[in-house]
Amino acid sequence: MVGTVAEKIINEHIVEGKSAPGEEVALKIDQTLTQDATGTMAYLQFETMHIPRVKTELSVSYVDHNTLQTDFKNADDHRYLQSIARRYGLYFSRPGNGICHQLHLERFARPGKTLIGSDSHTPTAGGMGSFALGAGGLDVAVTMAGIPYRLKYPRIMGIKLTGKLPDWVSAKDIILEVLRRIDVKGGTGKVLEYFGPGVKTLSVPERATIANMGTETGATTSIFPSDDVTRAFLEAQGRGDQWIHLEADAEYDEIMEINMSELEPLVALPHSPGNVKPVSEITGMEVQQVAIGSCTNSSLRDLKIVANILKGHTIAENVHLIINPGSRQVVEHLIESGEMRYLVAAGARILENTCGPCIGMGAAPPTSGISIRTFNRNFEGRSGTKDAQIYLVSPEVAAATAIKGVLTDPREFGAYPQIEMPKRFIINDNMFIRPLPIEESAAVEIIRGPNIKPLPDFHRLPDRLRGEVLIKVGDNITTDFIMPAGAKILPVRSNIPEISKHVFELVDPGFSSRALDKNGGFIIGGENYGQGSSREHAALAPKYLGIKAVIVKSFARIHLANLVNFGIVPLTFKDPADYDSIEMGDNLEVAVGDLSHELTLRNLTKDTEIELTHSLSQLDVEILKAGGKLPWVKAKSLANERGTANT
Ligand code: MIC
Ligand code: SF4
Repeated sequence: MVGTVAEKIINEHIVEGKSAPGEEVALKIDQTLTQDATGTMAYLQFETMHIPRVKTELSVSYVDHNTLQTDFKNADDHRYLQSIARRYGLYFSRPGNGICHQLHLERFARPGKTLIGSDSHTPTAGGMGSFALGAGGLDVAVTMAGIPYRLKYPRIMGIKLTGKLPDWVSAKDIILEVLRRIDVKGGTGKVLEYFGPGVKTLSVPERATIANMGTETGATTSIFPSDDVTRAFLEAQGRGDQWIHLEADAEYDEIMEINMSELEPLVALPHSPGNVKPVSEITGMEVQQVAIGSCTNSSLRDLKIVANILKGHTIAENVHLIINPGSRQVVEHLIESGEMRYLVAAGARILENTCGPCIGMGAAPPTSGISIRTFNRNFEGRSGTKDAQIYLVSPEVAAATAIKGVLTDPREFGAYPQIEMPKRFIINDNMFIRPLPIEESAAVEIIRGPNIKPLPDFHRLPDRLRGEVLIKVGDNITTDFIMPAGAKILPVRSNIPEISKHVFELVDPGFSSRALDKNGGFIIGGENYGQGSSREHAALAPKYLGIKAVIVKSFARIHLANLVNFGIVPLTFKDPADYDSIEMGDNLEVAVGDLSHELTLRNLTKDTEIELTHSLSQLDVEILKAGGKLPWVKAKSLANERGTANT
């Protein structure tokens, strides 16, 4: 079959629809993954579908986000997730085993397969040649039930890599360069597919760093070919038999070229991953914290580089150095090679193999602190300290900065450390619990803690939505802004009434009580509303508070899908300038009976009319009318049962 890598995989998995950009297609999904912070909700939803066992080739439930366990809540969720995995035929990755994306790359991702994960960085597996998508938990639940996943056939942007990375410049700088050029919404509606002679100079974990952070461009996913480098990685993981050759042999819709030889160390400045500058332009700034890890930069390659830069040094007095390795495999290697010692001796605080500070689970910076991180997101407040300034860099820049105490261009360190990667990785899968055979799993009891609350009820969409503008926000509003995470809030992810109290808390602490008092209403926003994470709580919690519609200039892909899934109508201004004419407190009314593409919003306070539209498919409209995806799935399976009964 001729095509780009993404097209080949998509076309092989299409069960419905036409392969043309913009057309909605339904894809068969081979693998799913969930992590604990989105997983509890995904499995609560899966349970309501009454499916005896997951219908995918492979489904894995990881625990990597919520591991602080300051009380019973996280621990209860972990127990629930473990019992779910036993009951429904999933692999379960125990807490501390590693970060879902790093583990999936090491142990499960396969070239040519489709993967959906309830985490926006699921495209990490694109480094291996998987077609991997982030989605809301409900979409993952539905996929586990065997229902194909629908998406708009993306445009394929080819990113041609030429040249070779100079010393001290690494994969992170390639994706920062992409972000510098196309910013946080330049990838919307596209797959970023890497090709060209430079690709073979990058190992699979380096490719994964790039695919991982492609999410920050708004792209549907990112993908690399599956070549000899991929084969060598799979062989080193004892999975050589899973390799297939996959390379593009067709034209791209558009091409961006990056000569890697011309790159230099880059940094994303607060508060956006798209705010990228050369490190050399802002060196010398004193920093209080350096954090190394996250699903972007916690592979063995990354930590070996860091260890060898730190070797023989002590971190600066003004700096705390925090390291979260990506997996136990990474740690076992660092112990075996002796490189762990360089990290410890230099003064690094080695934390668990989890997301940790990336999602504000501990290690928050001090007041107005400057933290240099190898992570993928630096949204305001995400670190747990509202006025902290987060800068995103490569492991090389992070290590050099930890030694000097000021933001440092690592090229001043002279010779670039040479690292040796193992020919064969240490394989120890003992912290994965394998699925039980069906004869045994049916009897497994699901264990629920008191913090796990049932889902709210969903009702059919009324013909007319009426209410007040409860908040008006600007461009690039992240889901971290709508529904913050962090050590205080993440533990209540399985308790919607409780978590709803924190909606828009960072900017408007009165939002949730006002929304409840007024019986819900509208949210008004700018471009790229809902960028960032896949957390469906950013839709589910507003739904609980009575939000009826979100009216914006444009939406980020996953959040738009989540709004539909929970019955909140996502509408856009036909003329973006109309955004200016609406104010907080205005009373609005819109008839949504037929949800056509031509809708009129009446501003009752100002006595004006505004034209609205949407980008919803026929199916989205059906789902919204049913009140959301859960009632829609229920109605559909009831109809099917009746159909079967009648035949
Ligand atoms: C993130 O990086 O923002 C998260 C936390 O991994 C989220 C998922 C979540 O909110 O649980 C994501 O990227 O989807
Ligand atoms: Fe975890 Fe951070 Fe990766 Fe999200 S971005 S999965 S919080 S490490």
